[in-house]
Amino acid sequence: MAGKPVLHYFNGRGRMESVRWLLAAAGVEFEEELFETREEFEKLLQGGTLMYEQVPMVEIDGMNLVQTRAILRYVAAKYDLYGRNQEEQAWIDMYVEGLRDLSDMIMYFPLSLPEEKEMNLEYILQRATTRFFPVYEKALRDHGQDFLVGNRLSWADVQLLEVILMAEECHASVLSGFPLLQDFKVRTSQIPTINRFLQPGSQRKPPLDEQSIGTAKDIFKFEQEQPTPV
Ligand SMILES: N[C@@H](CCC(=O)N[C@@H](CS)C(=O)NCC(=O)O)C(=O)O
Repeated sequence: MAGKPVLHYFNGRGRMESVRWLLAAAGVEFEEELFETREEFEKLLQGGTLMYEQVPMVEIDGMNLVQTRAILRYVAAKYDLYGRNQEEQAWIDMYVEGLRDLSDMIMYFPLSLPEEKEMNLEYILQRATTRFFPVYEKALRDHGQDFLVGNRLSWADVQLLEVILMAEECHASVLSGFPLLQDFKVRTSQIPTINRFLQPGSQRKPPLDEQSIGTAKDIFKFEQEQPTPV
């Protein structure tokens, strides 16, 4: 039997968190090699397993998988969370990519300059409630099913729940105008694999605090960084 996947990343959410979510939702146990310092990251770099000298990296099925989207797609396909045919995959991709745009904005938010924090938060909430959440609310309303694609759990649903919870951390009532997303959140949070991941003590990581932002900056040597607004 193949061993557990091993996730290599720093001890925080960042780009790896969606991989943790997807593996957890699929019911796959995984191990983590979490580095806390630049020196530990450099040791990994010297090992030669990082194709682009970047993490996330996941050891799985004899491969050292890098590039977040490639990792997620592989995991989704392997664990039957990537639709039944190319049409369903295209829908899943469209939902997931929109969610990625929104989650990138939220992920970078803690790096905002102090004087831009309020403006950036307003922008994120405006985009969430006028561009992105209406799409998923409408999808659920139009087909009347419990899940976004194919009437069964897919990568798109897992990503949607992750991003809903991220957005609620920014503003608790962000879902107030989206009754079907509220139901979706309750329903999908009760799926046993997901519910376990949501419990304290799981491998889910907390939001970045000032200290972990400092650690990430030291490890990856970045300063202020913002994605292109969408
Ligand atoms: N497109 C890549 C970007 C990966 C990336 O930027 N990783 C950062 C950490 S979150 C990193 O390793 N930075 C170190 C570097 O670029 O030298 C992905 O999605 O995996």
